[in-house]
Amino acid sequence: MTQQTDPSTYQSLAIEVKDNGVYVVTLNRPTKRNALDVATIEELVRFFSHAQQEGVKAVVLAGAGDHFCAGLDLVEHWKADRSPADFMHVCLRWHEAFNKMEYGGVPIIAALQGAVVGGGLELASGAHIRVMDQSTYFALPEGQRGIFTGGGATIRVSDMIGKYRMIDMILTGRVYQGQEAVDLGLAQYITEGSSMEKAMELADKVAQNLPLTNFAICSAISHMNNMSGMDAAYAEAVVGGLVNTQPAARERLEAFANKTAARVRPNNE
Ligand code: 1HE
Repeated sequence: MTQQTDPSTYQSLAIEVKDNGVYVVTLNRPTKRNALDVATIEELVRFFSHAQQEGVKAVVLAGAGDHFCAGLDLVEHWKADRSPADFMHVCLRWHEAFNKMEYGGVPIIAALQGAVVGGGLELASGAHIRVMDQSTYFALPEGQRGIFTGGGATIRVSDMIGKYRMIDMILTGRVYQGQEAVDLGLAQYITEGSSMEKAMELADKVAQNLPLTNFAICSAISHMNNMSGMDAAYAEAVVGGLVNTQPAARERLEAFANKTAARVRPNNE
């Protein structure tokens, strides 16, 4: 049976499988600055709904061309002249895609360049690690376009930078770039060279963790953040019980006990 993550079954996304189990998933409409149309969102839903169970170890999420993603396909939206209910359903598919990313259990590292705007920032927010370069800039142009967010910015962008900074971004169209964007939490890394190179390096590293450990990190933490402190502590104990006793971990624990495992050292040693 064809796997749902088989690259040959995708059109809007270009998918490349690396030897280390890392999948490079690239938005592939560079002439439209990778604007998110219905077809692209459906492919994101399909890929990320199956990635964990089909053994994808980590994903580098990228955009072809000079810009990561220009957000909602405004031309498709304008031409479709949607009813409120129709657009609500569009938004629900966006949420399905980005929730599958954030909660799906596969580490996702976004390699960002150029515009990461509107829905493009919402997409990037569904990743667990964001790497930017010197060309990357973030904005929420919805206010200027006469529209509103619909793909989770009210949740994830305000979580990253705080509610009032997010409100300022959408009200005024403010652009963040460079080190300031990292300091605010829009990305965790900024590179002098290409963000892709750094993202691949990070993906290779996280792909070496045990899959069940990565599942917990890239699913349980987000769920726990939605719970009360009491419930999150309970859930953490349950997940810890499962993950910290997995048979595959014994070898790594034994290596530590035998003093053959690497020790944690400061960066300069
Ligand atoms: C598009 C889109 C798009 C480009 N939908 N077609 N997002 C925005 O408000 C951002 C809109 N885009 C831009 O501001 C600029 O295009 C960029 C800064 C991203 C790139 O600029 P540039 O000069 O390289 O490209 P361009 O000449 O503006 O666009 C090149 C082509 O891409 C052109 O198509 P063409 O057929 O005329 O060649 C553009 O129409 C097309 N294109 N961006 C459709 N977004 C669930 S709610 C989410 C709400 C939002 O995401 S609002 C934010 C929308």
